[in-house]
Amino acid sequence: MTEPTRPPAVGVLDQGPARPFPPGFLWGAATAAYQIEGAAAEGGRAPSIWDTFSHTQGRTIAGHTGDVACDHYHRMPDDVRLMADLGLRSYRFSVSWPRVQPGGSGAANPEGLDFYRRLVDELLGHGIEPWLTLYHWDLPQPLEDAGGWPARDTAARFADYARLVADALGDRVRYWTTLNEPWCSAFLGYGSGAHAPGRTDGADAVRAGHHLMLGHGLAVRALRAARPDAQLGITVNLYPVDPASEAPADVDAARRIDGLANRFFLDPVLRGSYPDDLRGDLAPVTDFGHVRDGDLEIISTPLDLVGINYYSRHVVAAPVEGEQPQDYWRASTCWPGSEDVRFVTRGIPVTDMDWEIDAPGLVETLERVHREYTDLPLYVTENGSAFVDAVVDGQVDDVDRLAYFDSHLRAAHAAIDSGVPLRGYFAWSLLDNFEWAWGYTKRFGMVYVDYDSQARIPKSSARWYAEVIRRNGLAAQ
Ligand code: IFM
Repeated sequence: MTEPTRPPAVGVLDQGPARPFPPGFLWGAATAAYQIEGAAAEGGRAPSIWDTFSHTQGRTIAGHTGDVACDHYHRMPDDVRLMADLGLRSYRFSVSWPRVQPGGSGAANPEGLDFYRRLVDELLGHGIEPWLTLYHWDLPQPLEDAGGWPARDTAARFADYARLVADALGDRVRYWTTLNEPWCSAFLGYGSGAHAPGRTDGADAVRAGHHLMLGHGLAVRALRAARPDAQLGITVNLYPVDPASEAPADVDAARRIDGLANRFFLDPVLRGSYPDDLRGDLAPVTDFGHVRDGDLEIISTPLDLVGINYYSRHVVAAPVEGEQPQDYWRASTCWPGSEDVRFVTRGIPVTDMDWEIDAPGLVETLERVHREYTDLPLYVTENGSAFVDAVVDGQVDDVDRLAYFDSHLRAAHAAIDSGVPLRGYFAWSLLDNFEWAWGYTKRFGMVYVDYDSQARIPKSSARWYAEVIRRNGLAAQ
């Protein structure tokens, strides 16, 4: 790996930011319930698919689970104080469905709702805008037992749950996103099986994707009815997808992966239809018989904003005859109908996830969504990187992560300059946390977590980000 370049010292900002962001730009950090809360069996919480999955042998690295995670459930007031110390203007968190409605249907669990009421009050008390995500992958296990997301009824259950959370928190939460990264829920959860519930059927993955979006549309309608003044959206994880060469077969491979990764969600939600070419690619997998009249109208219910999670770019090439798909993350059936497309690495610097660092891809992604899909305000609801961290003399000097944030914020600024209505940016993540199938082996936090003592140590990137927020801008390069 090449030496990381250290961005200008924070002190350079003292001359005033050379790249100011628009007034009111929403600077935040994000987390998700199962990744940080712990207290898996407390306060009336029942198991989700991630409890079951992580407790199943061989599903996560070293059998790691979210049972304790960052113990945020017990340390929440201290964690909010930490956010305030960093100057965060907003905090994006997710509500744990199995904590507030343990059976996935029926009555709410008052103790579960109370935790989120206290969290929101604590945030507001510190002047931090709460940004609530309803679903960050923790489906109540009883709903999976009844068929999970491939079953249509799960969409209706999700809307009921949304209503219940809106009744409890709608008076104090302005920003709501329904789903986080439905591609992962559908295609890693039901396609490759790398994520909970660990099922591996391409047709189920496609059905799951549709029902997630149907649940999103129904939830937006329920939220809108309960809180007409709320700002409502969805968060999708998007990638630029480039062909490895101009050869028509490589260009076609890129079209296919772009269809499955990006347009599968963007088109129904923002245009009210599935792309024809995607339907064609998926014809060997499904006849789309699960799509009923009126579904796409519900799915495309108008929104107030779109959340985009950006991490990297895909570069792909046509299949080579006789060659097997590469690794478990990309292979199997998380690209149903296009399993044999090859993912090409370019030899550029990567993070500890082996994801190529590609800041210009963020500009392209934001510009594309704005140009091809919508004039709505856009938010980067996640962006960040895992690197190996070392605590030296009680400090963590995470130069690579800091450089990653710096380059991507420059990209965000360039997108604004080119006319993209980007209104906010959330660093992933506030804290090191449970990185799903990777357990605690990957650290994405701006704040280091010692999982033995639960001590929090703000890394260099956190202190740098605090200064960027304070100045509402970046230094000259
Ligand atoms: O940790 C995840 C998060 O839950 C969803 N977006 C990507 C992050 C890094 O993998």
